[in-house]
Amino acid sequence: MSDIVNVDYSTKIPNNVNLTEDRQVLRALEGWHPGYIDWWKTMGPNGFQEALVYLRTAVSVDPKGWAKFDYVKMPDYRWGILLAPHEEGRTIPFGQHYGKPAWQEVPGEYRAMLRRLVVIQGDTEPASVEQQRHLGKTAPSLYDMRNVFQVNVEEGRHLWAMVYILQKYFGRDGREEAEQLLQRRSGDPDKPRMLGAFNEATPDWLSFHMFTFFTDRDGKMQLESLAQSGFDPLSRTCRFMLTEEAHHMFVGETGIGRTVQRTCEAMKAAGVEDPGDIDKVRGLGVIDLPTMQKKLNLHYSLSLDLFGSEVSTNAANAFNASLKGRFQETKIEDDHKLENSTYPVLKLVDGEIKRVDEPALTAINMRLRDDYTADCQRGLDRWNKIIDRVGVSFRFQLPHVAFHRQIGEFRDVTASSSGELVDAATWERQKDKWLPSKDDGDFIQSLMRQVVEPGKFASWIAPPRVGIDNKPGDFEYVKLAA
Ligand code: BYC
Repeated sequence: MSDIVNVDYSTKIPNNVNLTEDRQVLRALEGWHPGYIDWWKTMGPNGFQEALVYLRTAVSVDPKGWAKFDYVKMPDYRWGILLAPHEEGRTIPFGQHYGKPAWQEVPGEYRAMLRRLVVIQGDTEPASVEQQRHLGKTAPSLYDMRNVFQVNVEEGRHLWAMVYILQKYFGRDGREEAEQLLQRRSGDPDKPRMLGAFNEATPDWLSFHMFTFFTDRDGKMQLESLAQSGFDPLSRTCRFMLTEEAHHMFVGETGIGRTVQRTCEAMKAAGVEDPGDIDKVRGLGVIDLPTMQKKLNLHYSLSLDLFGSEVSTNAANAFNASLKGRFQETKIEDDHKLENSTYPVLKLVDGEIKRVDEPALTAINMRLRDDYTADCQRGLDRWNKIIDRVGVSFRFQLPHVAFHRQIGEFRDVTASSSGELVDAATWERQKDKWLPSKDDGDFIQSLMRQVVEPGKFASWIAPPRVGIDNKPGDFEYVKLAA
């Protein structure tokens, strides 16, 4: 029964893991449910719990048609446990256990390592909902408002996905971890979320779109690596999460794309040639491109930190143990054990940034991060095409990997956005050129005004080319409570 494609909605918790016959886990999940709803109501979208939102809900794991759209009050969203279908005869695709049958139970010797990976993954999901909880109040349109809420309910479902793994496979300590996931709070100094970027504020919609482009894309890379796992339930869970994740990155990429489009069109219409003439551009009620570049620098550098250290024994151990693989592991042509290979890593050698060959096994984080950077660059190329098409002379660039880092090889140095090492005094003097300043933040805030008339958009962002679920331009994506 574990490979059913359709989802059982007869239980309180929709699922395709046969929960009705798994009483103990069903009881544990039902016990956790009220705390989750409590958390959602206090930490989820602020002020919109009664609104009717046009949301997609996963009703199947069939790639050809897995979602249905309807108006839902968010606290009534059917958060379910959905795993990609069981693949008969799946074998472990990497590490020491390469080629053996995938594990259906937790291998005892790796219990602690596996639990840590699941807990870290789980912790990021509610954190992002907490970070984004105020955005509804400044949504630039009902379309955008619906998108942030869609992302939020699905991040909530991803928390459920990890809690299911904890409660089914990790007994009492799994249940304790599941409780803790509802206790930590993004940005709270006493009980912060586990990873740096998830304690940062998401103060405005440009940040939200940058976050869904850059940080959700780290999510994609990490989920892709966990989807390779020899522990089959984790692999199947992550594979289905990736289906939903694609929309989150779409929201980010098109959100920035639409912002860029609007700015360039406003510049053209007003005859402003110089993108660096910030006052003039801002006077048009749009966000200037250099400020967008600074936001990009911030979110890219925060997201690079999420990959851990370039050289990491944790990462080597997780790969060796066949728990966490590489991006597209099964498509890579090598021994999948990394017994003798090396991988080039950027390191600080005698005060200079140099490429050094390291054993590929310890350079797993670096490799994943490189794959991530290439994926980000493709998005920037598409934004740059929008700028070119309108005929403005400007290009977005990814900052150097040594820029603004808190984790790994470059955490103790200060570097410019192009990667020159600079002293602390220079950094202090110049940092407002590379990262958003307080003034930049204030300006962006001044544009953040809620627009709730169907089909209308704030001054700083272009409408999307097509609606969600092919709805027309003036569709009422959110029916606000009276
Ligand atoms: N902040 O060997 P190291 C997503 C700690 S996003 C704070 O360098 P490792 C989403 C580390 O824990 C994806 N601490 O790194 C996106 C370790 O501490 P301990 C989330 C950090 O372990 C948007 C020590 O430093 N999923 O899904 O190889 C919206 C040395 O660690 C950080 C995952 O990340 C940091 N940034 O790699 C919603 C996957 N980095 O153990 C959702 C699961 C490192 O010595 N996690 N440390 O006390 C992992 O695979 C790994 O734990 C990490 C770190 C990649 C995070």
